[in-house]
Amino acid sequence: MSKSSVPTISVSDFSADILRHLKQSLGKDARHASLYDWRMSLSLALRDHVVDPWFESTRKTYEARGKRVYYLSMEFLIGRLIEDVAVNLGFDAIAAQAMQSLGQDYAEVVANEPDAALGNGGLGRLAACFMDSLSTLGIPAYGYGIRYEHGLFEQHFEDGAQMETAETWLAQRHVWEFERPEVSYPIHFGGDVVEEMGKTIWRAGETVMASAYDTPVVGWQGRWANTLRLWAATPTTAFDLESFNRGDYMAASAPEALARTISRVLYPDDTTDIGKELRLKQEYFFTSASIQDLLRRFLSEGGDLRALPDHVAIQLNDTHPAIAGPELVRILMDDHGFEVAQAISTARGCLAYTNHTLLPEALERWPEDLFIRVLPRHHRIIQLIEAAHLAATTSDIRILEHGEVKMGELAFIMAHHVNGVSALHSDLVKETVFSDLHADYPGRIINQTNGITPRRWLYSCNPPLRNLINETIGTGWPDDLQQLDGLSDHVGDAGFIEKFQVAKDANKARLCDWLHKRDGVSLDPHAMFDVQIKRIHEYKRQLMNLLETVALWNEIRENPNAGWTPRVKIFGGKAAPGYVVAKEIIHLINDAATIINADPVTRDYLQIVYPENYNVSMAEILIPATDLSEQISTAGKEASGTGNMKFALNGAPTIGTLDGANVEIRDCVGADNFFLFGLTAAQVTERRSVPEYARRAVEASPRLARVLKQIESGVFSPSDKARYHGLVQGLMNHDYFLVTCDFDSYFDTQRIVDKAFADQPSWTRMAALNTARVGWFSSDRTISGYARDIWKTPSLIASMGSRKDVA
Ligand code: F55
Repeated sequence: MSKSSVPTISVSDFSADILRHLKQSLGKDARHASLYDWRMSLSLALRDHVVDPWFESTRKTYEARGKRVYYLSMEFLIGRLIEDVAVNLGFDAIAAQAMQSLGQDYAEVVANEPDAALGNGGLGRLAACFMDSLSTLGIPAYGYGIRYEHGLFEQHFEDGAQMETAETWLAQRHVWEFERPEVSYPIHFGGDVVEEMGKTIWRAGETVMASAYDTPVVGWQGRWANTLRLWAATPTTAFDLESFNRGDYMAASAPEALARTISRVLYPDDTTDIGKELRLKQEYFFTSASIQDLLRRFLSEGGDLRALPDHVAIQLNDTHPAIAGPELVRILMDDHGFEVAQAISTARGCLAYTNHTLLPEALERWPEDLFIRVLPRHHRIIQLIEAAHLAATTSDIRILEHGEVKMGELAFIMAHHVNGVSALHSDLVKETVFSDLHADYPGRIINQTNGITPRRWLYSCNPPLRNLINETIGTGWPDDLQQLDGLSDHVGDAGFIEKFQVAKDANKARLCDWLHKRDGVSLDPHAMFDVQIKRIHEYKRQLMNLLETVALWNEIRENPNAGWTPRVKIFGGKAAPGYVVAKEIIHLINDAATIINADPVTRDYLQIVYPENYNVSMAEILIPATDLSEQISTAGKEASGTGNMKFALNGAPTIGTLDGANVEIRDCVGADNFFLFGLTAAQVTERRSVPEYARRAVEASPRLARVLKQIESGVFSPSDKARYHGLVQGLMNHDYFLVTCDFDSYFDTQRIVDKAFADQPSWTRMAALNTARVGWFSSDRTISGYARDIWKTPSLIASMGSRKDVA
């Protein structure tokens, strides 16, 4: 293990640092400081210790003259940073003691930080975990994204229905970032393309500036720190003086208005195609700024652009930054005189693309006329790219088709590697969405199964389990997670199992306190905490979970003394504001909770809770307290899932389908420690061709038929009995995601879970085996795979070569 480059510090010195910031940076004295002041002072005191490793990493990177990774993502769902930084610097205990010595409650100060929600869900959180691992592994890297003024909307419920309000994380100063006013680039839109003296010239219609804000991302033990560079849009000229002097005050502020809109808000849609002009502008805005920035860095080091692929690895997080291909080609041709073929091959040598979905409605396509209006020069370049592709292959796959620009095809054709995010998903990418392009470019599609950072998702969010693991196998696991295997030797030890149970109970108690404080809700801490937290989507089948809950309620009512295993069904997640069915599902869960939680007959056995505004910080409390992880998507639809990994790591067995990374999790933990149910991906495809498969499934299941009838007849919506007609009819008549077909299998498996949970020592052994056997799902392993197979980037931390988990 290489040693930390961070100096250790005493509690009293660190307290003095905090007080100095309180006085000098906040202008407050300790007697009048608010929670906010303490939080800011603590953050600044921690930040001081990030700067040296950050400079040192930058210096080493320049010296090595090697390759850098550029991770382009519309989303970085980073959450709170205080704990993250403290833990990575090894300052967590010191920070807590320092705050205590200053008379402050560390946990309260930490919780005062707004949750930076610059992402929708898995894709954005993956980018944040990757940044953590890139730094932990010492791979020189920049994350590039947008500094949204408003992150993902905040959710609350009114009579059970989802309402959205604007998120305002930047209303307070964001202490972790450094503004870089000297780093800014013009970004052009619209206008036209003309030929002048044999040269193609793009005469842009409007221009905004992209300005950089840098956040250092420090890795485990402060050995390395990379940069997350987020772009904010600013006007080129703060004010159009000419219009102003003419008296046209609205026109005078037009450049300002456009600029401010571009980085104003994160689009809250996580699947359906958005198709909005502003979204296309956002995509081009941050992609162009990032490409200009990395080229400036390369050229300033004296690089020859023909060698760009030896120095630059650009990873596209989904198709959102797919315009990077045409943008790079444009700059190479128009500004540096490259020939088309050379420009395309140079760009392709730099680019790789990660696919995160097979859902057809989620594959980005832009109306061609809109695209031409916003990016006329890029449209022409895409024609050139398409022509080169058609000439080089026997393919009839086009990028421009039926009046649309297909971003998946563009990203694929412009990338040297395309990867899926789990073994099953990567196979399906080859067999379905990109089967033709896979035939044109064999070997281009590879797999990199997702992972999660164990620093946030075990070490920091689960102190009781962290301490038990340290005590049992030592402290080397946070950056070498396969060491958790060592726990397997202890699962036969009743004393260890007892301690594992004590840790789980402590986490459950923490959740109970938190929920009681926040929402006034009381939970039975001895009940099974059965948790499904993720975006609400039909394919994720929260509706099936709810139908099973209602069926269970019916059964308990009929036979209250049958020795039921008490359960709390916990739901969390947001619906895209325009996704009507997802919002109906939320409403139904809340309506069912109102009726079921009030039933005196079942009260001791069944409770439904749905805390508002699920986010990263809530996940950090819920996951360690979970007994059962719900991963119940229609097989073939969830590309990977990453929540599934977080639960298993924190000792929650899964009830799940053979979908995404569930398949690999089950392989690791063993079939006996995973509750499998449902159709396989192949059976799903087959079943869809059976006429009226949903109606048949309902007819074959009296239990399901009864539940659907209750919902449809208004048992849960007495004030509006017709409220769920549409939802139920949709299930009977379409049920594209096969809720009806998997229902019985799911219900029966839940009853097996009931029995298994009743034997607590045996359940806890299963939970411990989950923790012991999922070390492979560290994002360090994932990033090592990208570095080895795609980027060809070594670690610049000297001692890293000997580590087991590094490829
Ligand atoms: C966000 C915006 C748009 Cl326009 C489209 C999709 C998204 C988004 O958030 N997608 C997303 O989260 N996809 C998920 O990616 C995870 C990481 O790879 C996977 O684990 C998960 O299966 C997938 O649904």
